[in-house]
This record gives sequence, C-alpha cells and structure tokens, in this order.
Amino acid sequence: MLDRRRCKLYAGFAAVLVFALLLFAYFGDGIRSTSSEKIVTHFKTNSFPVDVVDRRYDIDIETEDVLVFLHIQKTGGSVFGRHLVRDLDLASPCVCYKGRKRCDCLTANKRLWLFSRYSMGWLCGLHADWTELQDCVESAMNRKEGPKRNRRYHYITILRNPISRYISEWKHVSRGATWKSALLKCNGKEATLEELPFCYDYESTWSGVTLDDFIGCEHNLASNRQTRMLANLSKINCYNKTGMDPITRDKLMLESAKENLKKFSFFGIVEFQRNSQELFEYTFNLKFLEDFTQYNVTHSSKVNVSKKQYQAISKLNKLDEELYQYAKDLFLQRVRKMQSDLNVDRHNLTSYEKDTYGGPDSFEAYDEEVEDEDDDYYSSSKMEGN
Ligand SMILES: *[C@@H]1O[C@H](CO)[C@@H](O)[C@H](O)[C@H]1NC(C)=O
Ligand SMILES: *[C@@H]1O[C@H](CO)[C@@H](O)[C@H](O)[C@H]1NC(C)=O
Ligand SMILES: *[C@@H]1O[C@H](CO)[C@@H](O)[C@H](O)[C@H]1NC(C)=O
Ligand SMILES: *[C@@H]1O[C@H](CO)[C@@H](O)[C@H](O)[C@H]1NC(C)=O
Ligand SMILES: CC(=O)N[C@H]1CO[C@H](CO)[C@@H](O)[C@@H]1O
Repeated sequence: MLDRRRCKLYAGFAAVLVFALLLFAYFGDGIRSTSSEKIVTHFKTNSFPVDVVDRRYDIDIETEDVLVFLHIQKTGGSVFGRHLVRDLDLASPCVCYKGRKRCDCLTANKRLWLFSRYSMGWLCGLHADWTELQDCVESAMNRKEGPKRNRRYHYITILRNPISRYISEWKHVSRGATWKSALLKCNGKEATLEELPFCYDYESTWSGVTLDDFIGCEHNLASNRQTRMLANLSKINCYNKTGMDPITRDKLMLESAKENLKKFSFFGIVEFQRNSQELFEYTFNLKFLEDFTQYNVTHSSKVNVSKKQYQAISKLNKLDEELYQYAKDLFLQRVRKMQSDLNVDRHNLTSYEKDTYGGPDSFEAYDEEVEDEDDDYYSSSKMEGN
C-alpha cells in the first residue's frame, strides 16, 4: 500500500487527473443547474436535554483534570490557543519564553494539564483530529509526564461558520500553506494515496490556487473539515470510501461528529467570541486575564465570491453546515442557561455572524484575519516533538 506522504509522483499525477475530471463535472453540473434559484436552507432547531446543556466542572488541574484542545484549521484556534497558555488566571501559570512558541504548562506539582500546540507542540500530529487524539493523547501524556496516573480529559474545540472557514482555508492555502505533514491516522495507519490523492504536486504547494480550482478538487480536505475532524473515523472505515455508499458514509460521519461534540466539555464558536470566553470561564470555573476580541468587518479583507461559487461551497460543506447549526443551537442554549444562572440580561449575545459573509445575494465574503498562520506554512519537515 502506498504511503500518502511518500509517493510523490503518483500523487501529482492522480491529482491532476482527478482534478481535470472534477473540473469537467463541476462545470458540466453548473450548466444544468438553474443559477437564478435562491438558496434557502432550512435547518431544524435542535434542542438538548438539561444534562447536555448544563456543563460545568470544578476543574482541578492539580488532581486529574487535563484540557485537550482539538484545533481545527482556520477556526481562530491559534488565538484561542495563545489565550490558554498566556492568559488564564492560574495559581501556576504557564511559563512562556521570548521567541519560543511553546510554553511550559505545569502545575505546582509538575503535572501537565494542557494538551495543545502551544504547550506541547503537535505531539499527536499536525492538527490532530478526534480519531488521532483518542488514540494518542493518553500514551503521549504518559511518555511526557512519566508515571501513569488517573486523568480526566476535557476535550475542547472552536467551530466556525463553514463557508467563512472554507474561504479562509482557501486563502491560506493559496498563500502557500499545505498541512501536508498531517498524519491522518486512523485504525493505526496513515491514509494512503489511493484513498486521498493530493490536490497539488506533492513536492510543491498549492500556492496561488484559484477558488474555482480549490472547489474543483474532489479530495480537498477543506470540505466538511469540521465534521471529519470531529467524527470517529473508525466508524466509516477511515479514509477508504470503497466499502460504503457515500450517503451512508456521510450520515454516519455527521452523526458521530455530533455525538462526539456533545461529549466535549466545552466548545466555542468563532462568531461569538465574547460568549465563548464567558462560557469557557463558566464551564471550568477559570478566568482569562484578558478579554477575547470580537472580530468584526473592519478586521476583514473582502473576497469576491460568485453566486455559483457560493452554491458550490455550500454543497461541498453540507455536513459542516448541519454540524454548525447543531453546534450553534447547543452553544446558544448553554449561553442562555449560563446567563440565567448568572442573572445576566439575555440581550448580551454578541455575534458578528451576519457580517461574516453576505450570503448568496451579496457575492461577497470576508476573510476575517483569524490569525491562524504560524508555522503551518513550513510544517512539512518540522513537527514540534518535545
Ligand atoms: C470508534 O468507533 C469504533 C467502531 O465503532 C469503536 O470500536 C471505537 O471504540 C470508537 N472509538 C472510540 C475512541 O470511541
Ligand atoms: C477498502 O475497503 C475495501 C472493503 O471494505 C477493501 O476491499 C479495499 O481493499 C480497501 N481499499 C484500500 C485501499 O485499503
Ligand atoms: C472592530 O474591531 C476594531 C479592532 O478590534 C475596533 O477598533 C472597532 O471599534 C470594531 N468595530 C466595531 C463596529 O465593533
Ligand atoms: C471584487 O469585485 C469588484 C467588482 O467586480 C472589484 O472592483 C473588486 O476589486 C474585487 N475585489 C477583490 C478583492 O477582488
Ligand atoms: C453584563 C454585560 O456584559 N452587559 C453588557 C451588555 O451589553 C450592553 C450593550 O449592548 C453593555 O452596555 C453591557 O455592559
């Protein structure tokens, strides 16, 4: 079986071939569809039982609590990750050093309490997903900390409007980022090239890629990235798509992502920075020393997106759109519950969501500088090991 990271020639060839086919399929499809049709997507509002809405932990990092930050690309995770290491009001705060990305996060008793890029590096692989983390965190922690001990893991993550996230990923990739050293491990092995050909010449990057080309590559991992990275991929035979029909596969993956997300101790939403911060503080009984900044339009650069492109992106991210709706419903119910417990007025939901992209009628999207750059550009050879 071909290893995804090694068979470079094959990757390039397959990508070009697939891309050509896809481009054909894409434009062929575009001609047939009635482009004047207005897209209106209806989602049902999800409601959740009390025990799911009411998530609070009196976190004690000296005994057994460990936060595990699942960082999905282009969700503002770098900013959030830095808040976690630099900004939490703790008895023994992380020690950070000038010019070094990683901080030392240890409790008074020298226990590790934060599993994240800025505290430990990409110990489980670059932007490790749920499947990879589940399989790796415990042993990585044991290796790093020495003797085994009981730990209570709290998975945390940040989600983002899928269309904004996708466009942001496109911009990032067109500037030269690849994340090609991501392991994409599942069931003990890395994804193979047959399963996941690259969209670009492996030895190079996808620098300068147009939005249409980005949309046109079938194997582009940007599509439904949030759902995929939150699902238990063992349930769908990992990256092997041949054994299951696509509809069943999608359904199982989405269900699994929702199920896992529901079990996270906390997740935030980029579009609701302040509320995410408040909810984090409330959930873990921890405080940030500095408030999160609410992104807004003045912070963004405009991207022109045609209606056709918008529709294509939406179609490619159907699962993420449903997951996002689900997440937002749960998030908002948690925020409401928190506000009512804290006796705070309900009017303080601060979102810039309606400004992040104009929707199908505006033909404009914004790439909020969510600041997720860093060494992802150069990640192919560098993995921050220890
Ligand atoms: C993921 O799914 C597989 C197959 O259903 C299951 O055996 C496994 O326990 C799940 N993994 C975790 C960490 O829950
Ligand atoms: C994918 O799975 C099918 C059966 O589920 C198997 O026959 C096939 O060999 C697998 N393909 C790869 C590339 O592992
Ligand atoms: C947008 O953000 C900038 C910088 O954070 C801030 O100065 C400005 O007041 C904000 N604008 C609005 C309308 O919130
Ligand atoms: C978007 O399109 C408008 C009108 O076609 C053009 O004037 C503008 O420069 C474009 N903006 C970008 C960022 O490409
Ligand atoms: C508690 C709190 O955050 N209150 C704020 C709610 O929002 C208004 C403005 O919309 C602020 O003035 C309050 O301070």
